[in-house]
Amino acid sequence: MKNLVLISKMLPDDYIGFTFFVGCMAMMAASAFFFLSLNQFDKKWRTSVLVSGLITFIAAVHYFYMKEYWAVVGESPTFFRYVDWILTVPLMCVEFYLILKVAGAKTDLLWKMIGLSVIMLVTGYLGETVFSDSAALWGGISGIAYFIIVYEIWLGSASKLATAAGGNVLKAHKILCWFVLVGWAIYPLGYMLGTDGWYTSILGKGSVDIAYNIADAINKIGFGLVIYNLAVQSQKE
Ligand SMILES: *C/C=C(C)/C=C/C=C(C)/C=C/C1=C(C)CCCC1(C)C
Repeated sequence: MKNLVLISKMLPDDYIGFTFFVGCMAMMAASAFFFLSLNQFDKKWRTSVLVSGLITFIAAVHYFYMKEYWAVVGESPTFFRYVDWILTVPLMCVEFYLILKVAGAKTDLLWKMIGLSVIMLVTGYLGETVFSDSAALWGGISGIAYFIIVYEIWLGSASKLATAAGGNVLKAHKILCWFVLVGWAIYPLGYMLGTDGWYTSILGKGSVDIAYNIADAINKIGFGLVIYNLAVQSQKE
């Protein structure tokens, strides 16, 4: 019976289910790519590429559950979504820290970024679930934490470290900064499509899952590839 439901819900007109399915495949392929490339890197870069693989692998497992949840229950898998993010977003902060370590990044910076991302995600989760009547307020608080992260990497101490590091690290840092500013901005947009607030009259409603699935593919795989490329380039020199 469960299988029947699954098949019937995976018809070609189920665009949302399709993006869950493709997302799952893409995350698995990316993980295989990062893990299998590990041997080509020396110790200095191996950890960074390993973390790229862990990010896409954790996402692959969650997408596997989320596509099932969508097919069987037919609702947004908000809980799995946020469990995925609370594990993978701090790992992305670890990536920033790891590449800036050459310029003397301290763990203070890492904990500050992790703290901000936890605030961003917990408040976002509350706004989408328990306190959805005041989604705009919780989304706003989450947005402030997001803004501080953007500030920190573009203009704050992380950017100063990147400038001090120079070369390939600075280049990679700049690209990652764009991911956080533009790629991550898709998430609050998805949030506004899925919740009710002052923005609803302007934006209307839409599928939060399509927005989040596209954003995850861009950010998790793209981010990982920037790190991979940095490792390849730096090792050549
Ligand atoms: C791999 C997953 C990533 C990079 C997830 C990032 C998520 C965000 C940047 C979410 C941000 C949000 C806001 C800025 C406001 C509304 C609530 C959120 C949590 C969707």
